Amino acid sequence: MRVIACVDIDYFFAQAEELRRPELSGKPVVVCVYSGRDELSGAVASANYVARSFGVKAGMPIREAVRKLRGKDAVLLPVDKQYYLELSRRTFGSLERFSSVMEVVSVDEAFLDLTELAGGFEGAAAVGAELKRAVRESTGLRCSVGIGPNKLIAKVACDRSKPDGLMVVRPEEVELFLRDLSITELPFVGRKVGGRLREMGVERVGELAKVDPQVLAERFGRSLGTYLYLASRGRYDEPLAPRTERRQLSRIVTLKRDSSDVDEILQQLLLPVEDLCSRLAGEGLAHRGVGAIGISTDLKVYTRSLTLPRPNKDREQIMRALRSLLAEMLDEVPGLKLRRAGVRLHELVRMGGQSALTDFTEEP
Ligand code: DGT
Ligand code: CA
Ligand code: CA
Repeated sequence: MRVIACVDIDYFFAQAEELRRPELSGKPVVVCVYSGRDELSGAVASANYVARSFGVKAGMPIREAVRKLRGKDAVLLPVDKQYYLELSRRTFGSLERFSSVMEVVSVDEAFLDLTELAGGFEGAAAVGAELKRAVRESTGLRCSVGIGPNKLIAKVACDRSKPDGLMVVRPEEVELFLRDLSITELPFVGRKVGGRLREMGVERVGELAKVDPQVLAERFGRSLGTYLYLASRGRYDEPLAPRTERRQLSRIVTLKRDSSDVDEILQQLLLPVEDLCSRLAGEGLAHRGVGAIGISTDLKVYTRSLTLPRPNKDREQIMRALRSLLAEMLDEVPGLKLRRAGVRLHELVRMGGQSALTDFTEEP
């Protein structure tokens, strides 16, 4: 059973503008792609919630947005791609420490496999809150987080929780969660497919789930038909496709008993560290970053990390680094007791003096 999160930044471009111009707060803010043909030709890329409350939406002609916002003290701004990309990079950089499997699907959206960190759905909401906090602390941005047993459920939960939301759909809740949703809330079901389904009398996902898959395949073709069939049951389970080369390796274990004793915790990290070392060797990698992960008895996630002076593959050195990181963690948080603990090797480099695999982001 996997625990997958979808993180999507709320009204991204417009929020990015609010962030650097606090005087925009409370006003309708619309970020536009001007085509340049005349002063008002082009389309809306992103609108904040104030602008949306007047009916402005992404994709709408600028002219129409202006009409809807007349007399509303609205602010229209052109896109600033460089700035948004920098915020995007920082956002997903701040999420890397939560999982070694992250798929960034667009400038403001990513999926993370939290199976290991959350250790099941009981821990999922706490980790989701941590993701939101990490994004907020590194960029100032608010995002929404949906968590479910696969990407589809995570994405739909994220959309439904907006703005500034957090929604966890446990595996046993999937059927009920989907049943009353409009079919157009499913990814890939837009106006066209939605319209054809409505002609068949299908409005809700629960109704779609009752349609014979054979009929769906005949009407929509095998691939879309199969998708609709699986999606309606919440069983469309596409694996995450990390876009970048591996940036980190991690292992988390559940401790034999809750503990705040560094030696006792380290003892149980010996095997995971050894395992990571063989994987490093197997992939011809070394690392410079070492991270300690601690999950407390109340399911809060704590991380500490450091960078070694030079690339390393040595187990003893990792254990020494972990010792100081865990001691620091337990020292700084009075009364902290860990239920689970983990190790993360990051800033991976190819052995043989080659450059780093990717442009690594700084760790907090
Ligand atoms: P949300 O997620 O509903 O709170 O709102 P957004 O604005 O974040 O929408 P989303 O996640 O679909 O898209 C992320 C960014 O991508 C958005 O801020 C601007 C850009 N974008 C979205 N739709 C369009 C579009 O139709 N045209 C252009 N040029 N950019 C778009
Ligand atoms: Ca968004
Ligand atoms: Ca998005």
